[in-house]
Amino acid sequence: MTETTTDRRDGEALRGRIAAELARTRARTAALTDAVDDEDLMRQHSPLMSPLVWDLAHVGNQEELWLVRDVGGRAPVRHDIDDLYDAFKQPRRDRPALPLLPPTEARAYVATVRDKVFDLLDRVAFTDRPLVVDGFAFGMIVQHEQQHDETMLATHQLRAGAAVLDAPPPPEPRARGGGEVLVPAGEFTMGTDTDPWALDNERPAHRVRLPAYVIDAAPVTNGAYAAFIADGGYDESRWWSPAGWAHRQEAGLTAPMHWRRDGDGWAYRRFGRWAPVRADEPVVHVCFHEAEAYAAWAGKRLPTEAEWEKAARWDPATGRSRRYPWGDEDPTAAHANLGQRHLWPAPVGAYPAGASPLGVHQLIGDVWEWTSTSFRGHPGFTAFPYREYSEVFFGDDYRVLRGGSFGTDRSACRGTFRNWDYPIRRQIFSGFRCARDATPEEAHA
Ligand code: AVJ
Ligand code: FE
Repeated sequence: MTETTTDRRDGEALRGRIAAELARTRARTAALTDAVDDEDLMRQHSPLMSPLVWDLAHVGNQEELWLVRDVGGRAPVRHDIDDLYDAFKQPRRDRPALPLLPPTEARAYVATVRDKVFDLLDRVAFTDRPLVVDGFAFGMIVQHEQQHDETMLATHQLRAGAAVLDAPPPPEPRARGGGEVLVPAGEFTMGTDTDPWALDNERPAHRVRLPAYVIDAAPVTNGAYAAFIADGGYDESRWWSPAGWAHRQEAGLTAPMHWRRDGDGWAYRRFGRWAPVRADEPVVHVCFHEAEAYAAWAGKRLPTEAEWEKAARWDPATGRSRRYPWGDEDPTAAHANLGQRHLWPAPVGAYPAGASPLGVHQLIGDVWEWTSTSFRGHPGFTAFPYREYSEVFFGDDYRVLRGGSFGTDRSACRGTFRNWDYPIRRQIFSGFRCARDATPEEAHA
């Protein structure tokens, strides 16, 4: 096939976009790792997390494997360290004992890899080869680094000691955000075939039919969650599943992670600073079991993943599924609390410009939202480009979370994006909203 002028111009535009995304992402990685000293970078702040210096070199190693070696066909930079930074060969709890690259070497390594990537980006032809079509592998690597940046942010949240991260507080409410929204029965398109940087687990697009249901217009707030605690929610097994109650007992759960009593209220430790818990902010740092127990106490349930996605994407005017609740345009600061622009969730009603056509708010950003669905492939799923990104996690061990948090970058967040974790995990920026079946009267309204 001969290259036309249009192909060449499109290729140049794509190259420019990729270079900008790589640079923007690396600036975030640098900020997260330059914020603490070398000893702190090497230390394990929680058995659930890697030392920050492991995440840093792992990001470079994945970039080397996929872009330098595979896309670029270049010689390895550091073949000898592949095993150290293979997440499957090294469980998180063992990572601090490994002979990791010290901070200076890790920084030099990721910089060397990045130089080679910029060099090959100048020459790469965006052919039909699946790995490079529309710059997919570059997009995958940007998203991978951003996902580790969010993980590093969660590590910062677990760090003991003085605060090292700063950001302005999120915006104040500009609209009423509470209540519930009825989503009428019918089919919608779930997943995508067309989003060029969508990962394998978001594909393919397929039709899903749902009965009418009702979903909360906003995530569950601290105020509502504190009422559940005050009502003895953590002491009554009837609100919890058997597995949830066993975990609540064994782990001694009494409140969200990072909360402590403060007079007759609560305080919440955010990146090294204690602040009063604010009633109108979405609750964060709850596990799936806590979310499920709250929903039962409230007379509701968690949404299924399909219910979450229909609420986030379905446009009643056209019947189309959009990329985001507000339309197809990329998120801006007016749409959603993303990208570590703020260091905690925004109060309900802070993002009216980000609401869906039916009036569901804050689906994107603020907190990852637990759904009741186990992580599986969409019908017709094909692993690409490697089974270890998604497929090896399919099954009932993991629940799906949707929508991204204040710590999620826009490149790793959209109406189809899927996250997953164990139902006991809460060091991530996880919250939830509730749903329920529509009553017959509502369904026929
Ligand atoms: C999609 C967030 C569950 O961190 O385990 C990073 C992302 N995959 N490196 C994870 C990921 C490989 C993944 N999550
Ligand atoms: Fe990774």
